This record gives sequence, structure tokens and C-alpha cells, in this order.
Amino acid sequence: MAFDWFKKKNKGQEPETKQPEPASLEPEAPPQAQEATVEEEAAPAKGGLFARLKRGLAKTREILTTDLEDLFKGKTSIDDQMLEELEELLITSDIGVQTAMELMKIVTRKAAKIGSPEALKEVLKQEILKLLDSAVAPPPPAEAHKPHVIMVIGVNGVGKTTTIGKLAARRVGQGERVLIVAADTFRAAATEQLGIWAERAGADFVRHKDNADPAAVAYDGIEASLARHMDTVFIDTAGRLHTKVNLMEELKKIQRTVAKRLPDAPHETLLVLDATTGQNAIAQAKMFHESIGITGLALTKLDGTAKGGIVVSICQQLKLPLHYVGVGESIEDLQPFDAAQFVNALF
Ligand SMILES: Nc1nc2c(ncn2[C@@H]2O[C@H](COP(=O)(O)OP(=O)(O)O)[C@@H](O)[C@H]2O)c(=O)[nH]1
Ligand SMILES: [Mg+2]
Repeated sequence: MAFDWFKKKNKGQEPETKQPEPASLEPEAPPQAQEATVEEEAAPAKGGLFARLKRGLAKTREILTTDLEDLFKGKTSIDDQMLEELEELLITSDIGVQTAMELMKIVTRKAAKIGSPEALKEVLKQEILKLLDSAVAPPPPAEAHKPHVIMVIGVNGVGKTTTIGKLAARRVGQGERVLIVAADTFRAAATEQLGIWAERAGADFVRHKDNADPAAVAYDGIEASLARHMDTVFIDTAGRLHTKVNLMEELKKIQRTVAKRLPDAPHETLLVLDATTGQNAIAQAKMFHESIGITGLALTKLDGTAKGGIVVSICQQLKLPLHYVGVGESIEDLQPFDAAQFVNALF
């Protein structure tokens, strides 16, 4: 039901896949005009969410499954070389050296009892599932607060604005009143891009002039959401300022200012990470969590990478709940994270 309205709008063309921008806190070239455009969101909904997830994970699956099959081909028993190659395979998929080694320790111990390579694959699947399961926690129920305020943070280009657009569209589709606040005032094109998403989603939109104080925009956004009886508020933020310290200070100021108008808000601080940056995403998460405090994660662009193993690494190393995974550019490609489905799509 959630996507019926979206399917109606579906024009049926494949979205173009864009090259991911580098996710970095370093100052970079001025934003290009293209940042103001929002990619075509419509893609044929082939076979529902699981099919989309599977398709989005194709690159990672190619490494894990194809190579795994090669590894097992013609073998009837498990040998040391096979286990060693399996470990390498896991590391290639960016599961992380430490996680891969821990997984292999368990798998090797169990392998002694199993014998067949097929069973080995099953053990691996189950062990990965165990690691992922520990990170599954749905976002807090939005109904508990009115409005429910979600601040979205992350470095430049990871997909914050797109993620807000997709989440907003989904919630509006479920009958919620949603307001989006443009607190990324650092880049001229950022507000325009967010405005386009808000319009598409059917969400209210609060903005100020370029270079306005982001905390002031956020404050006005909360004010407006109270006056207009909104259910959910998304606050988009900048991912890059002149320095890392500046950025962290700005984000903290937004948090404080929002709390002044609405105690306990923001109720969620969602960190968006770009899967194509691999292990760098972990470093980003640690940095933001130390400074700002994160309540949950969204991991985007899994479709653009063979490093889908990063999901396992993130769940294992960060102990932060992974709420959403992005496996493409259309609205349905941002999915609530489901560990069992993820592992099934992967293998
Ligand atoms: N392929 C793919 N691209 C994505 C995904 N999420 C975001 N993007 C793209 O990443 C680029 C940067 O996104 P944007 O939302 O502007 O990032 P922001 O700077 O963090 O706000 C855009 O071209 C998005 O379309 C995803 O899950 N898959
Ligand atoms: Mg943005």
C-alpha cells in the first residue's frame, strides 16, 4: 500500500546511474549546476522489494557467490587452501579484515564437523546473519512524538538529500504530514535540490536565504511544524564546511536550537553513509558518533559497489542500528534493513 501512489506516478524508465561523489570532509570544487537536479526516480517495480534488493546487491553477490562457487567447484571436501581463499574473498567484499578473521575462526571450527563445501556456505550464511541480526533495530516509533524530528547528517555526497526525499515520499504515501527543513545553507544548489524532492514527495518545505544560519532555519522549521500540526520533520544538513570542527559545531548548534523549541528533539539523528567508500564509512561513523551522537544509520549506494560486505562490518564494528539500505535511485530502492533478507539477497 505504501508505494501505490508512487507506482501510479511511475513512468517506466530506468534511472540513470550517477557516479558517486567522493565523500570527504575536505573542501572541494564549487558545486556543479547538476546538483540542483534530482534524478528521475521512476523505475519499473520489477518483482517487489526483495527483487530490487537482490538486483541492487548484484555487484557484491557476483564476488561472493560466483567466486564462492568457483572455490567450491569440483571439491568434495574442505581443505585449508579453500578456507584461506574464502577469507580473502570476504576481505575483498569489504567485510573488514577483523570481521573476516572472526568469521573464519568460527567457520573453520565448524567446518571440521561439516565436511561438505555446500554446508560450509550455509554455515557462513548463518554466521553472517548472526552478526547482522545484532544490528537490527527499527527506528523509534514516530507516533510517540508529534512532530517526530529526524535530523539527517553525513559528509557531502553520501545521499542525505536523496534519502530524505525518499523517506519523505514514503511517509507522505502512508498518510503522514511531512515537513522538510533546508538547513544545508552552505551550498547554493542544495536548497533547490531539496525543494524539488519536497515537491515531489508532497511535503511542506521550510527554507531561508543561501548562507543563512542553519540553526535558525531549523528553529523556524520546528516552529512551522508545530503550527501546521506536522507528523514528521526531516532536517537536511550540510556535509562539508570549511573545517571538520566547524561542521561538528554547526550540527551541535542545530541540535541545541531544535531542543530549545521542542524538548527531546531531534528524536533521531540519522547518519547517512555511502557504501562505495568502504571502510572509510566506518571512520566517518565513529567521528560523527563521538561528536554528535547518532541514533541510527542509512547506508546508500550498495548498488554501486562490490563492497556490500561493508554492511556486515558496520553492524559488527559500530553497534549502531542500521535502519535503511539504499540499493538504487528510485524511492523503493531505499529499504528498511532486514538482516535475513539481506543475507538471502547476497547469497
Ligand atoms: N546508485 C545510487 N545512488 C544514490 C543512492 N543514494 C543517493 N544516490 C546518489 O548520490 C548522489 C548524491 O546524493 P545527495 O542526496 O545529493 O547527497 P548529499 O550531499 O549527502 O545530500 C546523487 O546523485 C544521488 O542520486 C543509492 O542508494 N544508490
Ligand atoms: Mg544534500
